[in-house]
Amino acid sequence: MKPVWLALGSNLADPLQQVQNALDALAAIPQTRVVTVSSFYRTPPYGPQDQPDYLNAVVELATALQPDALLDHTQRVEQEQGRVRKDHRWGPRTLDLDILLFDRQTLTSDRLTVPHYDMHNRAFMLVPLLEIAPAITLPNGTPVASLLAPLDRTQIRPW
Ligand code: A4P
Ligand code: MG
Repeated sequence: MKPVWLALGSNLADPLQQVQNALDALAAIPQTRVVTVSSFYRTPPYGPQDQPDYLNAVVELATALQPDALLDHTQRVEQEQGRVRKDHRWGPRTLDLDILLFDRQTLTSDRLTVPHYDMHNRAFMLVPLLEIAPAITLPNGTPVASLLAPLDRTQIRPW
């Protein structure tokens, strides 16, 4: 079993319910268990501002699945929760599941970029990640805490 950190985001259709349903669905993925769930945070939209605040959280999983197989499951969970993919980037969504870190692996394929390509700019990912994994480092050894240091985290509140 390898540790994986997954970011959850929702800003439509009852985000608290979306995230609770997602956690149940993640716990049901084969060869995978939920290890730790962060607090739920209320965060202002990153990108286009004309959308509701987000609920963001991070969950640590332990999985025996390969990264692509885990992504198949997280994308299925997104689909099952009514996610409609829009053309417009960074737009509102019922549920977004992004793999932040997969063990100590660096992955670059058509389907997966790990570590997540923009986590160093996103306090809404780093604050919950560091809550449950304060000493975590990137595969290259950089402490994740050093990514958060320059970012504004004053807008990240309890849900
Ligand atoms: N993909 C590549 N790497 C990964 C990875 N590490 N984890 C691929 C998951 N998927 C990965 O995904 C597009 C493709 O990325 C997938 O097919 C997968 O193969 P998507 O979910 O359709 O795209 P997306 O996540 O909606 O990308 P987009 O629109 O750029 O949105 P972002 O970047 O995820 O941003 N503000 C706050 N406060 N909180 C948020 O959670 N989220 C967004 C969405 C915008 N603003 C936000 C938040
Ligand atoms: Mg996504």
